[in-house]
Amino acid sequence: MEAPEAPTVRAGDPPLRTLYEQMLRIRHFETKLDVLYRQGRVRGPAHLGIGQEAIAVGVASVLGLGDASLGTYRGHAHALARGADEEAVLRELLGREGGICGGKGGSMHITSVEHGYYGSYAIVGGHIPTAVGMAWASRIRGDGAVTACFFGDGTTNIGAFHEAVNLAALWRLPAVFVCENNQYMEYTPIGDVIPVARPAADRASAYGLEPVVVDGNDVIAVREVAGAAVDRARRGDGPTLIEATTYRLGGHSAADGAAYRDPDEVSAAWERDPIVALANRLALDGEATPEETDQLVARVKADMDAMAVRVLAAPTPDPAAAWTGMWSDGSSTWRN
Ligand SMILES: Cc1ncc(C[n+]2csc(CCOP(=O)(O)OP(=O)(O)O)c2C)c(N)n1
Ligand SMILES: [Mg+2]
Repeated sequence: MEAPEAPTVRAGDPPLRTLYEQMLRIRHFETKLDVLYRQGRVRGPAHLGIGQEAIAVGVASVLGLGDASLGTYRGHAHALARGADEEAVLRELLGREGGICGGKGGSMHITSVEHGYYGSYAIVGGHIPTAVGMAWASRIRGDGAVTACFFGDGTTNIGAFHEAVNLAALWRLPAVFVCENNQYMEYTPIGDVIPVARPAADRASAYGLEPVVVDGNDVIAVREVAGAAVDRARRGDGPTLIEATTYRLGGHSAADGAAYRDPDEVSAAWERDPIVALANRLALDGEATPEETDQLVARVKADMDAMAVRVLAAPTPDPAAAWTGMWSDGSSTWRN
């Protein structure tokens, strides 16, 4: 089999402004989605990653075009950070023609293979063995690609997590595991269900891996740690298990008001908003004044409002489209 072209690693550091704008667009995409959800315009559940944007953007910033990433039902940010088209994602979420998965996925299954985003998965931990399989395939093909896999803190209690990390470590596969420790597993504080303080890092040594913890609200720190992990994987030195600490600023899903949380805890977490922190850093570095970031925020919000109006005015898909694209060759004929 002919080896596919090696991934193009994005050379050099992207300007911080670029990372800021990406995070901002993801934040306001999801904030708008939250409003649309409350208006009853979204069919099915929607899990938002408000507060966790620095992880998706920081990791995506070190992946090349040929690299793969996989995420969970909380995956809008992960698709968008890889370059998936915002409007196609919103069309998917609102059940309009032109949805990124042709209306067959919805929020929990956003996928954009074209951008190396191999899907969002609703079965907790179910995608980690898939990611390891992809990393193994890269090893066999010799294509030099790295596979990044995102999952939550609660997922580290799932058997599939342990089996997959074990195999990846044993075979030194080119994988980067990213645990987004947002402190909650659905409605349960993570400390109530895990006997160690750091769900991923404190388990790394069981697989001969170093414990790696990073401030998941700091996009520069995430980028640095993820960059080292991707380099290591590409060199053939095996996987890294990163625990990125953060906070889920909203409920488990858009339908969850999260009244079970201490309001002081939530307001303290908003004080650590990764987007505000980055705006402050841009001002300190002289890269953007507060007035400039305010203008950018206003422009991004206006873009999201306009996009929502366009998408809501779009037609729903032709029902006949339900019978297309079920198989990779485009057909839908039953086969076994
Ligand atoms: C195998 C499986 N068990 C249970 C569930 C129900 N469930 C959905 S999300 C979730 C919590 C996962 O928490 P975490 O891994 O911390 O991810 P987060 O939602 O915080 O991003 C659970 C238990 C599921 N979808 N799949
Ligand atoms: Mg969690």
